[in-house]
Amino acid sequence: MLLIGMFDSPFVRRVAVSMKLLGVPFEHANWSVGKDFDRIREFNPLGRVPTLVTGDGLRFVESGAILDHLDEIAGPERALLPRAGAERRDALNLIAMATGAAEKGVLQLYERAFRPEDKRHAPWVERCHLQMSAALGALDRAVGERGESQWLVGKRMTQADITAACVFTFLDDALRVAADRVMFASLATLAARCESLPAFQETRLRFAPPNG
Ligand SMILES: N[C@@H](CCC(=O)N[C@@H](CS)C(=O)NCC(=O)O)C(=O)O
Repeated sequence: MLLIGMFDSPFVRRVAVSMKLLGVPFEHANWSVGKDFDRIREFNPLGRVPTLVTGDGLRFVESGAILDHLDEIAGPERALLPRAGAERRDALNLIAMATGAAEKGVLQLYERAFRPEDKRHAPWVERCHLQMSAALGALDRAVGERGESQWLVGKRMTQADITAACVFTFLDDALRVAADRVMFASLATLAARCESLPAFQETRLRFAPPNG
């Protein structure tokens, strides 16, 4: 399998971490959405990452679809998203909160990276910042309510933890959301637990603006 996209993207990274945790080997195309835009579009008309090309020629253009495919390959016992019931519902909601925060962070960064200074609109950036911070606050409370030594859902690490950690690390690298861990302390603790694991360490790349 070929995974396209840099690990400074939380969407790419949650896929890469999941592949490593599930023991799915892959080649990595470390392509930037800025300078490698045309190359990425050859595999994905959206020009976005992650894009996954499988050995039998399937193409996936969205991290959620990729993760669903990986879980199917792994089988119900090893799947990273709980299969049914309250755990699945809660995990999906937490994942949506985390990916929503990431999207709002990406919009703030793209305002700087892709828009000339005189065309930037501060109220829009502030709105995105508010939405991102509120979503991180909700995740932080969810970790706090579970207890910092627990996983977000059930008794083992799930896609909810992986995604929350990848998103937190990305937003803290790129936008310093945690202000040296004063903000979102419970979420920061969960992320630090995840980041200490080999699958996370092997995919750690600090955010670099996408126009490079
Ligand atoms: N919902 C998508 C979001 C992917 C996404 O926004 N990727 C960004 C990198 S973090 C990207 O490709 N940006 C380039 C662009 O949108 O032009 C997913 O989960 O895969």
